[in-house]
Amino acid sequence: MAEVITLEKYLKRKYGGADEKFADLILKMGEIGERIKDELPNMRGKADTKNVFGEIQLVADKWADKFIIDEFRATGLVKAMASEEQEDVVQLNDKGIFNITLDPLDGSSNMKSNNLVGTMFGIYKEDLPTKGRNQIGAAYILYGPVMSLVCATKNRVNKFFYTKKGFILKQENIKLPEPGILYGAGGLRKDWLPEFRKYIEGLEAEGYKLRYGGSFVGDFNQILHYGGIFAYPALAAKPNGKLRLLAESNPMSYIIEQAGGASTNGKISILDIEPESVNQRIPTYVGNKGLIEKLEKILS
Ligand code: P6P
Repeated sequence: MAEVITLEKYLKRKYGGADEKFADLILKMGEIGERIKDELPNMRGKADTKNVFGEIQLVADKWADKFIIDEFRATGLVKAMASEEQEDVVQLNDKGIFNITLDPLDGSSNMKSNNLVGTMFGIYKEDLPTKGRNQIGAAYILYGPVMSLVCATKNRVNKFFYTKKGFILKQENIKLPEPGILYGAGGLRKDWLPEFRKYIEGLEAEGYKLRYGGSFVGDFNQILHYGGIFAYPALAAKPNGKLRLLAESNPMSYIIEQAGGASTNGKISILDIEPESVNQRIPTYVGNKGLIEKLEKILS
């Protein structure tokens, strides 16, 4: 029987010594996931506030945002955080080593139906906001039938499953299957740009299957495992699409690129975009390299 490698053992092996603080940071993410998972059944309903995007916040959004920021503050490891639920960068510890971007509960509108939600982290040494290429790691927690933690560093994407023994290594060095078989695209088809609609119709003609679940983490996770493309595209009335560059698109673009895939805003890798603000939205396309290259040719 294969050795059970816990998250803690794996991190110590891979990031012991000089990167011990990085290991501590990822371990904390696992602890955060355990607590959020336990709280999800209790946190229902709308808060009486809106986020900077004018979106009504759910009780769960606000609780998770505060909980995660407080947890990282208590470690002393984190200098500052840029959260989707906050108007600006939040300073935590002057002597902190890492700067973290956060989507505390991505897809929280799925909670009412108990569909997939997740937490996304981008990990930097550079001060925020900065371009996604400066990430030294990225991770997401998927609150699914099995809670999983997907954690990426340079050229390495690993997946851990939460079990009664805590998080254990499930898959090491995940690479995007080639060719892929799925596509998912947000927004209304009538609002897609004509070139994008034609591109999607081409994929359908080639037999790509539609998978769209309304949470970026859940839909991205399917592309990571089956290959294909996920898009929240530029729309007629929303040329920047819906997803947030710092909190959502950068971490997932980092992960897909370490798994051998690619990302684009229609022109260049999302990781090379210089943020204009912490809350900037960006047209987001992530998936197999060939599909992204083909899309860039069509859109540019
Ligand atoms: P729509 C969730 O609110 C989110 O930011 C992403 O997780 C998801 O991909 C998208 O919005 C879903 O948007 O328009 O399908 O509800």
